Amino acid sequence: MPEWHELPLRESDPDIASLIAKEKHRQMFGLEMIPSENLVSLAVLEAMGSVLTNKYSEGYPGKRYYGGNVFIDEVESIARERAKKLFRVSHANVQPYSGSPANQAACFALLDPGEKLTGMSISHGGHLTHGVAVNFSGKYYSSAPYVTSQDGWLDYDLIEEHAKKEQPKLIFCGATAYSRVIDFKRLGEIAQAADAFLVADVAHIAGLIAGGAHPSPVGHADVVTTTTHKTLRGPRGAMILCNGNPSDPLKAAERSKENLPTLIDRAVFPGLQGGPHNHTTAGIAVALKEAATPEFADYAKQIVRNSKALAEGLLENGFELVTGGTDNHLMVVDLRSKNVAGKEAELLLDEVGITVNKNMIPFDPRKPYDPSGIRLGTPLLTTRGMKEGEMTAIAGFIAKTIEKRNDTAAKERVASDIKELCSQFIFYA
Ligand code: DSN
Repeated sequence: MPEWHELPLRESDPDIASLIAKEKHRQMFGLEMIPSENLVSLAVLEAMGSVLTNKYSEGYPGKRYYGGNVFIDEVESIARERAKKLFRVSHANVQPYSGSPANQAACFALLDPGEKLTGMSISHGGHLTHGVAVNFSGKYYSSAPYVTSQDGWLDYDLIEEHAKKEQPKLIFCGATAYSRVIDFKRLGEIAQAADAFLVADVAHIAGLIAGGAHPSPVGHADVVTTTTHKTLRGPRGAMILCNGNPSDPLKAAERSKENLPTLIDRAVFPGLQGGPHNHTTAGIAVALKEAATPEFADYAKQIVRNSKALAEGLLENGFELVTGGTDNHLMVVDLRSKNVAGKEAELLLDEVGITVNKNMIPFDPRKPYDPSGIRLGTPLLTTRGMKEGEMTAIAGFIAKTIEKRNDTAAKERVASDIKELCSQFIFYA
């Protein structure tokens, strides 16, 4: 008889085991099109489910507040080295628990409370932590967001003017719902002229950057933050990257561009966090190894090809896209021409097995909880092996679902076609 701690989950806790099984089935038999989601490899899952979760290790490799970290030090050092090599930086902190804490750490490192920051407005595609009023970034700092042009494109002249007028100490760039290439070089020049730190939050496009499908902000931004679970296809976690020479992370450093590594490390620990999640660090290390392969570079390029094929399919079906198309992994669909709102479209698509999220469009006349758009992305479906042909079919499914929203039989046919398509692309057996 096995001891209590040796029982498999299905015997030890059948309730949770059954929910995990149902979620796996949902992920395999539906089309997950939220652009910030992905599927990790079995190797990443194994690292995440390992005994590394048992260990406390406040501090950094070689400088811990707990004993017994000989192997944890090696795991974290490998993760840091792989991150540095992949993104071509001299310093990487792999401890932030996720993207929001990473951005919090960047602010904590680079600003005093009350100082000014600017970031892309959330209603134009920016992120909550780039200065939204209800978030720490808008409450503890003075926030002056920049917006896109009327047609949804970033207008760098406008951002330059905005930075001159507002004189922020920190400029965030990077987005959660922007479908075009970001000109990090221009943003670096804008930040330099404004004497501001430039923080590039590349969470959405980190995998594209690693795979050579989007330019890198390195060399233009002072600090780069990213989650590890979106296009990078790792576990839920984050990293902060920068250049410079780290000194003792446990000793204070003057706030300057030369001291960025130390400022960042001190902001993460002891500034904001306690013990790092070592099982996640191991998962990040594994994902970074995967992301350095030629297969991953092919994957990153296929994400973009799929995104363009999906966008074309939607345009052919009479949908309108913010900025008219996409250069990356996602697109924002302006649903006004189809007389349906984002919330209703999200629910309708959910019914047939397509998971998306409602999203604001720039200058949206509707409210954030019931906006005019939806956001669609291709990273996860690309991981499953789908290509341009499947994207064209999916654009048709989306069109039929929205257009025939009052026709139950038509929606049932779409749902059944989607299950059939998904059964050809099972990722976890
Ligand atoms: N929630 C993430 C997204 O969906 O883009 C951003 O943090």
